[in-house]
Amino acid sequence: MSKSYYIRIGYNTDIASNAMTTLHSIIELHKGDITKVTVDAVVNAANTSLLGGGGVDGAIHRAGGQAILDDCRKIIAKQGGCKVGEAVITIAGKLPSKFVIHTVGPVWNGGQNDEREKLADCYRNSLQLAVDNNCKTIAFPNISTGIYKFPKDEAARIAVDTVLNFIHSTDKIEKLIFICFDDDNFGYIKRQLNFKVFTIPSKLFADNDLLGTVNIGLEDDGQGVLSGQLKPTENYNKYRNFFRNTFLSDTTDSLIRINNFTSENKFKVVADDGTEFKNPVAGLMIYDFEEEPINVELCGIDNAIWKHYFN
Ligand code: AR6
Repeated sequence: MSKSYYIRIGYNTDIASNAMTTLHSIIELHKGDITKVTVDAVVNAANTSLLGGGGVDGAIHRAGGQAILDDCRKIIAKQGGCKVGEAVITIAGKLPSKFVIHTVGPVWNGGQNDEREKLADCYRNSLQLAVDNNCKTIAFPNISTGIYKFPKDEAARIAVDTVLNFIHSTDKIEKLIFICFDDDNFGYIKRQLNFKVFTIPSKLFADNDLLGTVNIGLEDDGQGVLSGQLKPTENYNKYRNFFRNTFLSDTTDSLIRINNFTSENKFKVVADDGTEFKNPVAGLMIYDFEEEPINVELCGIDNAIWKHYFN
């Protein structure tokens, strides 16, 4: 006999979901050339000399013209360049934007030289400089992921984490655009953004018994993830074994993960408005730390995109 589990989606009820909606309207992701973007400030992945170079730096100086370099030279005269992780601001010359914020990313050197912290500093200091200069809209390239060889997936995580933290702490940034030049960076940033932006708090039910609270997020490929904690109830113990027996074990990160709902262990997903997942594509993940409680991650989708994917 097939079991039926219910996952009720509790959107709209939590402040966190409003915060997420707001974030979603601030951050954009585009593929293309940052020199074509019209914002208050575009960020340049420069080097410590501030004299220009290849990659996005070369493109910005070429498109913006001599005026940017002249302004850079004034800064060089004053402070002798720019340190790794720091940022300086110049006019934008012929670019459609008003300012260029030049920041110097770390050269990836195996990750043992504070590269991650320095990369986060680049995003934070650039945003602070933008706010200090009354820039409300800003565009970032994928700093350090070109000539400086920072691993792109990790750079994306650091970029998204850092800008989300910053945006949470201020209301001064109205638009933040990630401009990705290549498909890899676009994919990595999108993945990070989807997970963060669509994460909403929800509740997990089984046999009409509340099993725990969970966060539902959507990943790039339409697969959702859900994280949270199960309550150690009678049902919890019952389902703990069910979870363990059902989900595929991923030994590399001690994560138990299921990618498909099987016919014997069908999950029924019902939104508060009665919308039902007829055919869930994603699955359930459980972080099993041996000790209770188990952390659960489960497929889900937020209401706005729910209907788009599953109607
Ligand atoms: N618009 C947006 N992104 C771009 C553009 C563009 N026009 N051109 C390249 N990218 P990189 P880094 C992307 O090498 O790794 C310079 O010589 C590119 O695909 O520009 O921080 C400086 O002077 C990559 O994902 O910067 C420094 O010496 C990202 O921009 C050094 O390179 C960053 O690649 C800095 O290296």
